[in-house]
Amino acid sequence: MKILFIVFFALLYVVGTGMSFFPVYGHANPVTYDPSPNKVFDSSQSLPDKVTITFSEKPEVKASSIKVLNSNNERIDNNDLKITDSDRALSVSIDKSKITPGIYTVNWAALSKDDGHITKGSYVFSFDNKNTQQAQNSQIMSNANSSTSYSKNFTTADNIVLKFNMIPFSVGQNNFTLGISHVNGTAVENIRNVFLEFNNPEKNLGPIAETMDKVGAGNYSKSGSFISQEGNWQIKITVQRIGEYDINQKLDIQVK
Ligand SMILES: [Cu+2]
Repeated sequence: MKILFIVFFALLYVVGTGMSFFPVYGHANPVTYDPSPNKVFDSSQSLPDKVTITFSEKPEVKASSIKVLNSNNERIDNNDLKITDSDRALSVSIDKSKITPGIYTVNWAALSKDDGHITKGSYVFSFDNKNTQQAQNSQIMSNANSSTSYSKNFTTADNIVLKFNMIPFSVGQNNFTLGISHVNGTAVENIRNVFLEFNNPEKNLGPIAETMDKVGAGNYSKSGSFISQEGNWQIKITVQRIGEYDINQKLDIQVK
């Protein structure tokens, strides 16, 4: 009987992970990124001369790409994709003369030599001409001075209420918060993970996938420059619950 229970829960786990948000098995998935996602280079740091992504499977260089885009959607890389180090890493060099303070999106796509599947995604990093402390202070000031924010509530399956908030609702650094409660107001407790996914289909950016941090019962938060350019963005919220189906909610925003 005990064995049956173990088998049952093992099956449940397999089914559960099959529905999970991140593709875990197979394909050429990124293992390491350099520079790392969400890194902020300040004036004391030397600028990177290339972007390198190492994958879980060997990528086919002719059918793969890495593009480094500024906030005007212009490439700042030298379009010289090559296989580096191990045969699992792709790299492009950056034209340093094109680097100005701002947010940069890395768009990557990889065709796996091992199984022929294509994977794609995006991540951001940024340059600040101030040092980190000044940058943080000015960010706090601009957030405090900003009167704009974005809020939206959703009542989803199982009568779970999602309260989404984004401040200051502009291109660049934003703070995203999500409250997850039952309709009677009590916090939802059986949460494994909360993910945000950012896509800008018009500019072919994304998915930029992020895991939110738990800051309290049913309260999650994440800060970052995921809105890397102006335009129409789609944000997908995924709430992974223990023993119940994922909650998925999409919202469309226009950021100027
Ligand atoms: Cu695959």
